[in-house]
Amino acid sequence: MIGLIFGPPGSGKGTQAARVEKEFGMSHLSTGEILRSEVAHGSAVGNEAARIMAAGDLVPDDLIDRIVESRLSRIDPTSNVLLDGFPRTTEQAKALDRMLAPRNVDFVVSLDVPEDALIDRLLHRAAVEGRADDTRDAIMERMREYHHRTAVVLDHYRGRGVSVLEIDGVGDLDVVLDRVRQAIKKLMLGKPRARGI
Ligand code: B4P
Repeated sequence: MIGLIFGPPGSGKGTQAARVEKEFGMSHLSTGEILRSEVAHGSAVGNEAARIMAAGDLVPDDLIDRIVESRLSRIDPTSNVLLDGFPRTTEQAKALDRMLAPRNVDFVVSLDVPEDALIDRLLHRAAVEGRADDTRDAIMERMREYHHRTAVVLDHYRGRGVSVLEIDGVGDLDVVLDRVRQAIKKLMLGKPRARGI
């Protein structure tokens, strides 16, 4: 199975994906983590991405598509994969369709969290971890990018008949995990589409 964990910045994609990965034995691929690691190592990709990420913008599609294609090629094609933070534009979604063919994305888990709560979470993380893109200006730009370029990715998948599961991402980490877990279990058991869990 190929699943996506989707949502605005700070909705808990990375937080939940790390837990789902272990529980369902999925290979977890986070484009945000890959980019931060490239930045930390000072690679050519990292140097190109660092300033863009710190400003809260999306790195260019062709760069991120190349990274994902290369990482996917290293994963056993029979394994279950959970993509986190990718695709973030319709162009990336189309590129992923081409990379996966003849396989398809099987499901999208979309975490829903109100914007004021997202901003609070990211500012809290800024105080604790000091991530370069958690400044107030960068957070506002990330929200803008999400609304303008990323939210429409859900329409791409709905249009292709992919199950999009919208999950309430507000609440204790374990409570949200339980909602995500139930949704994925239903999908893995081949039950009918679920919405608004
Ligand atoms: P990401 O790493 O994907 O950053 P994110 O959207 O902030 O992460 P996430 O939603 O996973 O939040 P998290 O679980 O950490 O991307 C970073 C940047 O990389 C992008 O802005 C972009 O520049 C670039 N990039 C990545 N992918 C790209 C692509 N495909 N194309 C172009 N550019 C790309 O949670 C956030 C905080 O909330 C944490 O502190 C966490 O502890 C807390 N939290 C989580 N769940 C909670 C809960 N239930 N209650 C309270 N707090 C919670």
